[in-house]
Amino acid sequence: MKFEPVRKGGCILLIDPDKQPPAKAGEIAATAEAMGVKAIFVGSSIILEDKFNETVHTIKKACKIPIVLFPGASNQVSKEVDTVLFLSLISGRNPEFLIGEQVKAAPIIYKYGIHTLPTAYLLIEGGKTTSVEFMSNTKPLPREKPDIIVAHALAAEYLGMKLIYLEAGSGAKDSVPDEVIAAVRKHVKLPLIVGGGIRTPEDAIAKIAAGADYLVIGTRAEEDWAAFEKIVKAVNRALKG
Ligand code: 1GP
Repeated sequence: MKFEPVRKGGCILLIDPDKQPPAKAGEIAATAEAMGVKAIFVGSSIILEDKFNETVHTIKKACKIPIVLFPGASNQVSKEVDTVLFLSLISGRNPEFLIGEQVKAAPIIYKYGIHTLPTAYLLIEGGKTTSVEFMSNTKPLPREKPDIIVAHALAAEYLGMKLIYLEAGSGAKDSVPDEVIAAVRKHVKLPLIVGGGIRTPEDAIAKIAAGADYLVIGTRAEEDWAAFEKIVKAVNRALKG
């Protein structure tokens, strides 16, 4: 099923294909779907093993929610995903991640006819150097400067992007500040995804209250599945209420 973001969507599970065998990824995805996760993102800033396609295939067979490619680079295109986040790392000034990787990926996406979602990807300081910062060779936006972050989000909207992703980086020490989310929400109408370093139901609910439509969670689910489940249930309760 295509991923078509809505306002106040809920939680998304990020699965890194390197972190478990493909069969286990399928089980995880099915359990996540049953607990109320809205989509599965698959991807990583760096892939060391050769099981990306098999992982996507297994997840696809295991659940019905959208399977979305969240690529770290153009070599991560898998034909079985429902949607690819066609990311441009607009917080950075590295042409390779603004347009270079996209040009390499585009003919493959065309060949497979994969649904694309033009996504503005904004990396925001998360209290430590994350893989995405290192691998993309870009500087994150300063977390204490909502005006700069809002200017990037507005530019993305005016460029015709369909989705804004505010990213603190996987395993970030500090998640995206609620004030930044609220400032972007105030200025931009696009659906807003927030991820990186979300570890507690309280933090998750505060982000939804600030204006996030989706929360992407990876590390917490890897560390402690029960804690992840609490976050998902709390967010779904908050969205219903
Ligand atoms: C990373 O936003 C995602 O791209 C998820 O981050 O692994 O910290 O949950 P975590």
